[in-house]
Amino acid sequence: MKDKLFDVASKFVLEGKIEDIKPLGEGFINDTFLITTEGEESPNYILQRKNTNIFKDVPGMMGNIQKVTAHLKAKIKAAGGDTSREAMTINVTEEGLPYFADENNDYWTICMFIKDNITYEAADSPELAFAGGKGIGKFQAMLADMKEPLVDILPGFHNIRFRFKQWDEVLANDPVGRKKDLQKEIEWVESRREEMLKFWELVENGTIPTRVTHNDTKINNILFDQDGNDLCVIDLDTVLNSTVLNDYGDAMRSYTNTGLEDDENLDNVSMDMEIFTAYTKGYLGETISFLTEKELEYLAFSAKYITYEQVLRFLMDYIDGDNYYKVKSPEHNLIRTHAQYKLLTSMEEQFEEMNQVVNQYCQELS
Ligand code: GN1
Ligand code: MG
Repeated sequence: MKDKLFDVASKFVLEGKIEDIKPLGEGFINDTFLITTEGEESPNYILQRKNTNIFKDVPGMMGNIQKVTAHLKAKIKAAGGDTSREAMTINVTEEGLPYFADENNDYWTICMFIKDNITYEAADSPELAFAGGKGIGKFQAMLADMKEPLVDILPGFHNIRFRFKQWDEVLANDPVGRKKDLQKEIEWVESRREEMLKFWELVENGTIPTRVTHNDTKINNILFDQDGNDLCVIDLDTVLNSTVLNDYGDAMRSYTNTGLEDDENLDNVSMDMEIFTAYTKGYLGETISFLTEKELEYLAFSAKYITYEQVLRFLMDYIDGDNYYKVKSPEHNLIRTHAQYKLLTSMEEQFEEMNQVVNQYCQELS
C-alpha cells in the first residue's frame, strides 16, 4: 500500500521530498492520508482516494472545487486575508489535472495541508459554535455572487423527493431481509413524509432560492485556529447549487448534538439550545444582509429537515445492507438511525424556542 501511495503522490507537482504517507481522520466516504515532507520549509499535503461509488464524476467534482476555491481566494485577497490558509488549495498533476486516475480507475486528489489548525468532533462551547456559524456564514457570503454554474455531481443530494424515491425502492426490494424488524423506525420516516415534501416544494418552485452551498457542514469539515476562530471550510466534495438552509441545518444537526452521531446511549443525545443560539448568532451576523425573508422563515425548520433526512439515509443504508456509509459493526447504521432520531425529536420539542432565537437575531442584526 505504501508503495502505491508514494507512486500516486509522484504524479502530482509537489514541493519538497516526501517523507511519509499515513492514514488520517475518520471520513465516512473517502480514504484520506497525510503526506509529510522533509524539513520545516516545505508544506505537507492531504491525499485522498475518492469514493467513486458515490462520486461518479470526479473530474466534474474537482472542476467545481477549483471554481469555488478560485472565487473564495479572490474574495479573501481583496479583503487582505491569507489565501493559503483561509481557503483550500488544490494541487495538480504534471498534466495540470486536479486528479490522477490510476489503472484501476481509482481517482486520487491532493490538496495543501493547512498548518496549525484544530478540528473538533463536537461543539464543546458556545464560543466555538459562534465561530463555526461565522465560518459557514462567511463562506456563503463570499460565494453569494458566484455566477459560474457548478456541475450537479450529486443529483438530488439533499432533495427529499429524490431520497423518498430511493427509499421506496430499497423498501420494496428489502435486499437483506432487515425490513421486518423495523416497523417502528419505518413509521418514524413515513409519519413525516408530507411535512418534509411540503418544505422541499418551496425550493422546487423557487420560493426558496438556490445558491452555491457546501452541503456537508458538520463540525469536522471546518478548521479552527489556535485561538478558536474559524479558519477554513474544508471537504468541498459536495459544493453544489442548493439552498443555504441545507448548510445551516446540517451544521445544527452536528453542532447542537449533546451526544455522538452514533451514540448508543440515547440519554446522551439531545439538542443543546445554547449551542443553537450561539451558532445562529454567528451565522446570521454574516448572512442576514443577503438572505431572503423566506430563507429566514425556514431557518429553524432546516435543522429538523436535515436531521430527518439523515435518519432516513442511515436507515435506508441499513435496510439496503450497508452499501453507502462505512460501518464499524453490522448494526452501526441502525445505531446511527436511533441516535439521529432522538436528536430530531429533541428539536421537535424545542422548535418554538428555536424559531424565537432566529426571530430575535433577525430583529437585532437587521
Ligand atoms: C458524510 O464525508 P463526510 O463524512 O464528511 C456524507 C454526509 C453525511 C455525513 C454523516 C457525500 O460526510 O452527507 O451527512 O457523512 N457525505 C456524503 O455524518 O454523502
Ligand atoms: Mg469530512
